Parts: sequence; C-alpha cells; structure tokens
Amino acid sequence: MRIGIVCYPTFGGSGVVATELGLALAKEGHQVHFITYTQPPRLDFFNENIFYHEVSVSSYPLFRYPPYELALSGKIVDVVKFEKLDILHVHYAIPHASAAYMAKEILKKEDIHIPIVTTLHGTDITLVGKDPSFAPVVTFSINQSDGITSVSESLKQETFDYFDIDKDIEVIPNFIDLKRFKKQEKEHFRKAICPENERLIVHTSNFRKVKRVTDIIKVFKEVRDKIPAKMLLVGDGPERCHCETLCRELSLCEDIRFLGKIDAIEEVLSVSDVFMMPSEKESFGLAALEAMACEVPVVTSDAGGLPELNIDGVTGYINPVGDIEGMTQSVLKILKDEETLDAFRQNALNRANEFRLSNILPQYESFYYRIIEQV
Ligand code: GMT
Repeated sequence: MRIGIVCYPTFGGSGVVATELGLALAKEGHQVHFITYTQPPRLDFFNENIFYHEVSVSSYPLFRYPPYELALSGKIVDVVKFEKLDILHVHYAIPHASAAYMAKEILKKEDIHIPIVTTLHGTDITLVGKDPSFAPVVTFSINQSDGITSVSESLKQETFDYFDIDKDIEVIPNFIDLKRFKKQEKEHFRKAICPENERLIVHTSNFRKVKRVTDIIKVFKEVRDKIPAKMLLVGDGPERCHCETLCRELSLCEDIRFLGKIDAIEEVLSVSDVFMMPSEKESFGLAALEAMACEVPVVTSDAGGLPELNIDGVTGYINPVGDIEGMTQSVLKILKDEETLDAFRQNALNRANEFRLSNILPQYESFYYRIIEQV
C-alpha cells in the first residue's frame, strides 16, 4: 500500500505511535509518506520506503494565527494526488481529521477518492476535543472519517459518551518494539544513582497537569521515610518548575533527580524498580508499557485505559486517582523483597509481550485493507 501518515512530530504519545507504525509498515514493504510540520524524531535516516513531506505555513502580517490546518489540507491534496496514495491515516483528531476531510472533498472534485482513517489518542477526545469551540468540528470530522480507531476500550467508550458518533470505532492498542525496549545491563548507571543499593522509582512524561507528577513526589516522600529509595523524573513540561519547588519544600532534592528529556529512555528503565503513572486521564499509557517491556512493574491510577494494560496485583497495582496513601502501599508491596519484585518484573514483561509490534501491526494492516475495500 501507499500510506500517508499525518501526526504531531513529537517525542511523546501519538507522535511516537504514528512514527513507529510508519517505520514498521515501511519495513513490511509498504510505501509510507509522513506529512508533518517538521521531521518526526526517529526518522532521521534513509529508508527506501519512507518519504517526508513538510507542511509550511506562510506568515502574513494579517494573520494573528497562521492557518496551519489549511496548509495541511493543501499538502495532503498534493501528496495524495502526486504520490497516488491508497489511504491516509491521521493521528490525533485535532486538527488532523478536519484537515483530512477538507482535502478529501477537494480531491473528490477531481474524481480521486482517498479513504481516511482517524486514530483517537486521548486528549484529542478527553480534554481538548471537549472544548466547546472544537467539539462540533471534532464530532463532524470523526464522523466523516472512513475508519476510526481508538487506543483503548475506555477511550472508545468516552468518545461515544461525549460525542454524537454514528460509526463503529475499532480498538487497536498501543504497541511496543521489544527489540528496543528490553532490560539492558547498566549496572554502572545504577550504581551511580543508587550507591547504597537503594530502590529506584521512575516516572517519564511531558509534565502536564494531567500527569499529576506532584502525587509521585508525595508518594516518594512516604516510601523514602520507610525504605532507602531514589527517584528519577524524566521529561519536561509545564509542571516541572512546580515539582522542583515541591521537592525543595519536602527536602527531597538529595534523592530525586530531574533528568529532562532523554531519548534512550530504555536505559533509564533498565535500572529501575518501579514505574509510576498516577495520571488523571490516560487513554492507554504508552510510557507504562515501555517500562513493563523493560521488566519494571507499574503503579498506576485507575484512569482511562490504564486498567486495560496494568493488571492489579499482577503487573503492578492500580489505585484511585489522587490516592497517595494507597499508591505508597502499592510501591512498598512490590518492593517488599527480592522474590516479590522478581515475580512482578516477570509478569510485567509477559504482559508487555502481548502488545508487541508483531501482534498489533497486522491489526492496522487489515483495518486499512478493509477500509480501502469499502470506499
Ligand atoms: O500522554 C501525553 O501527554 C501525550 C499524548 C498524546 O496525545 O500524544 O498521549 C496520548 O496518546 C498515547 C498514544 O496513543 C497514549 O498512550 C497516552 O495514554 C495518551 N495520553 C493521554 O491520554 C493523556
């Protein structure tokens, strides 16, 4: 197939899923055309089946807000026509689904019928999409897609609950490349962070409010009062400053390290004992899956799709959003002794294995073929 992929070229979430999916499809022999405003990370090498088309928006003094969506529609029209795409897959509804709809309508006038698949990733539905200024457009453009996928049952349900959707939504979960995400031998790294063989708790995110990173710091305080422990916070974002202040107030600076954005996250995960994700909203929790693939048990909230990934008492524990005491007990239970930790590690890996790329990629491929046939 000749497949167009529209996504946010970002390090996290939907951008990673879209990029990794494109790479995997290219390896299977499909021709993949990325259409984004900048080259997605992880695409900075040559592959005969991968093409990159940059969307550039002209800036005129009249524009207070440059019309990116129109430029994207224009670029989609161009790429579909000249690269003879069979299907266009847009990741994250806003504004990609509506830009794709506009392109599709333009192409119809030239008798070109491009099937559109929209994948819902999370905040495009649970936060941004619900904003009254976007909601009608989101509803309309999702309904105009030829195929809709969501990354969890929970997100599918929330989409139906909140928007008036008249089509089926196929659940295709996030996936993991187990060749990259696996526990590596990094003892020197662990020794540097935990010189007294303390337990190591880790979290990675974009530090948005919805991630509730301050909950993790509060849990860490309780845990460290009971057992020797260190914590690594990976990533950066709007709440980081607030989190650093909290660390100072709670006198935790000696034991918590902020690492900022790190590309080789699997190296950090390889030396970690517990991963925390106490999010208020989380449609799937790709970062938790990455941890599990590196044999790190996870303590998560019960938000969104997290219970579809994390099995309570098996791959880690699940506690209600904001339950600091419960999460503290969960971390302590996992770290009780070496035997218990090892059992959780093995279960986490086994569960991650179910989401391996080779299990999920065929689901996308057959979905594409089905949609192409229908249009
Ligand atoms: O989690 C983020 O802040 C990034 C966000 C995004 O929209 O790119 O991730 C969302 O999509 C991921 C890939 O499908 C999911 O694994 C994340 O759970 C989801 N984030 C939220 O729902 C908050």
